[in-house]
Amino acid sequence: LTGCAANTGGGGDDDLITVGFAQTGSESGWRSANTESLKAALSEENGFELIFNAADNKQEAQIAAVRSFINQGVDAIVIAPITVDGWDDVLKEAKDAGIPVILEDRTVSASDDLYATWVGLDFKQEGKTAGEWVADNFGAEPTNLVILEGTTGSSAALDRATGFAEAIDGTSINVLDSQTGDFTRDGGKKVMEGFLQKYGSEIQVLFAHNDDMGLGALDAIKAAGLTPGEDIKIVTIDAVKDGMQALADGEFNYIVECNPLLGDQVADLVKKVLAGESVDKAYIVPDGAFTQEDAIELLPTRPY
Ligand code: GYE
Repeated sequence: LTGCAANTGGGGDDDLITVGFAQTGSESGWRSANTESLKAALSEENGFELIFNAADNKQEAQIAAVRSFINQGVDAIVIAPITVDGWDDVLKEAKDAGIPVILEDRTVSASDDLYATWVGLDFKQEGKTAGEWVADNFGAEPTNLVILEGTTGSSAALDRATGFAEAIDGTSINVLDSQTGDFTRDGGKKVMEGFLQKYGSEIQVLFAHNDDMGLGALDAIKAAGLTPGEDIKIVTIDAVKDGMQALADGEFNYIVECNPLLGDQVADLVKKVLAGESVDKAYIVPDGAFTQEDAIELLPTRPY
């Protein structure tokens, strides 16, 4: 087709859709893959001009980034919200300015008429899948478990905790302790060091809300003279390459998947919303779960 109308996108630079993307930060392997996916999808080639901001996991910084997108008069705003709470005011400001907001990854507690749509994962189900694996394998006998939680107040951490607790309820799993490691390797390592000092070899199972904290914990476990995957069984969430490597090596025992490749869906939703097409309020991307055999098979072709 020739002679496309000027405002259908994909013409000259003037036709580019300007999108401000407020990312959480760069805390994990999942996050890097998510950022890459959005950058690739919101590219000039696809008709977008992207203004990218990473907030270093600081809620105030992320809100400030969204305000600055509003002031710059972008066409649409994409947010991966760090925490569930605290969004009402700035979402109202975007709405008043006539700028649609598309949420990706985590959810918010704000009323859903303050944003156009959300695409992400079922975090509660992820926690439940991890908990079911623990219950099935260790739930029949008294077993001591510790938990490394994700960022406090994030929907990913809150919902994973809820799903996990539901799944182990009524089993003989004893939760010794549960603390935040902020979704980072450093955080996971430090908190696990504390757990090991306090509980030593009483700890039999570790549930980490993401691979990175589990990977950090490996250092702490080895430094304590214990063998990860044997002395302490480990289940994590994400299934990024380094996590899958640890699973293939037998240092992790099970990983629940969390798909970070949301870019194409986000780009599609931005275009639909701006075109005035009706969209659902929520799109959930399905996740799987992996054993050691799966990891060995999938590692060579793992894209992130
Ligand atoms: O699991 C973790 C990241 O919100 C799903 O955030 C995301 C989580 C992911 O830091 O690795």
